[in-house]
Amino acid sequence: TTGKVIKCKAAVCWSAGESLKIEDVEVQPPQAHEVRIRILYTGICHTDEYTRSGKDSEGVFPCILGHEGGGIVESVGEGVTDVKPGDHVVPLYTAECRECKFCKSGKTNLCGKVRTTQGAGLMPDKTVRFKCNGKDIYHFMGTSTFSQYTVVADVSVVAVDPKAPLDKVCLLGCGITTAWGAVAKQPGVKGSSVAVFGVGCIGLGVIDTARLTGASRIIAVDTNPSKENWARKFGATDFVNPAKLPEGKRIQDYLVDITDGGLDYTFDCTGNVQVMRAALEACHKGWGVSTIIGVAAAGQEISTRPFQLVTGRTWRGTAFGGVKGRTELPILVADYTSGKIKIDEYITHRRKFSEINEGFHDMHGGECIRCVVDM
Ligand code: NAD
Ligand code: AHE
Ligand code: ZN
Repeated sequence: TTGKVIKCKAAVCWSAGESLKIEDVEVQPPQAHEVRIRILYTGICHTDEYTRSGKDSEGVFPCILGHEGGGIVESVGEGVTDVKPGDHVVPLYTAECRECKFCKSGKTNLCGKVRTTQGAGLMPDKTVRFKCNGKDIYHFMGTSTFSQYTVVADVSVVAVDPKAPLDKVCLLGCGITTAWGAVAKQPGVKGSSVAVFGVGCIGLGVIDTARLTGASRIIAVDTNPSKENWARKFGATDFVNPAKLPEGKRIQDYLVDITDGGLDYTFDCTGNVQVMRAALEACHKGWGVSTIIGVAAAGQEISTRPFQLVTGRTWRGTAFGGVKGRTELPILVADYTSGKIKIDEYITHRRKFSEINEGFHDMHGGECIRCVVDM
């Protein structure tokens, strides 16, 4: 390609645990099967904080975080057919190549095409497109949306309706889509009882989708009492604060008591492995299904008595809600435009790019559902 290097601002995380630094970076032109995007808006997801803090076993530094972006294609490399300059796009941390064993299986949204290099912070040709003061900067989740320009693989981006506001649909790049898919793709939720552990963006999306699907009872569980209003507003029928149970009462035992034997479906939206256990053990004997959405820190492991599974409970998990982004994101954008799914209601904070670290602080405050950064 004949494209030029672009100089712009990016928030670089120089090493684990450090706050981000807005730097002047150079963004190389897209190579074959790559797309360079001008990022206009990005959300901040708890997973960005997780990697920043050093809890991600795949974290590599220095890197440019961010995976909930919306932008406009600036240029494309050779062989790119699905998007063109000017298209409004959402980068996809879960690629969809439609050719690999995973994509062709019909059983999963996990694509194998770029996942290994993506996990190492590299483009598919094992090099990077970002430089800062002559030093290579790693990519993150194949998206790196905390940069005014980023380069992604062509299998890792989808064009969306240009009439849809990018400062809203950027959030379909992770949180809302993940939560939607975790419930919508799980057969049987209609008419069933559901418990949702953790009422952040993910938990609220699970509650909203369970409501839309026709769940008969939706119990929200959170240690932060201020989440009760949020949970009820999105459709929870009950709210339980596990920190306020009678001395010695475990949350799973309490939930089994009040649901005549346990829930039909439970969802972990916290990333805490003790909560994951409670979510599994709150399931009804014989048929209850528990879904792990939360991401646990490096070194953490889940456990329960195998008897829990022998007696008919199922433990599963999901990435990006099982959604195949290139195929399904345009449908979700249309569902938003037509008012079927919420996005605006999750946006509690907005920040200028220069305030991105404050956006991370907002998240710690417990009052923030999603912060959208104007790049
Ligand atoms: P968040 O921090 O906004 O929400 C988490 C909620 O859990 C908070 O309300 C908190 O008060 C609550 N909580 C914490 N400890 C608790 C406990 N012991 N019991 C009950 N509630 C508790 O985070 P989020 O952005 O909604 O993300 C939730 C999790 O999902 C994170 O781990 C994130 O990394 C993960 N995630 C996974 C995927 C995926 O594809 N699997 C996608 C997006 C996010
Ligand atoms: N890198 C971590 C795991 C991180 C993780 O589980 N990521 C989720 C998405 S979180 C989005 O906010 C995911 O999609 N995982 C599937 C995948 O292929 O990464 C670790 O533990 O090493
Ligand atoms: Zn995320």
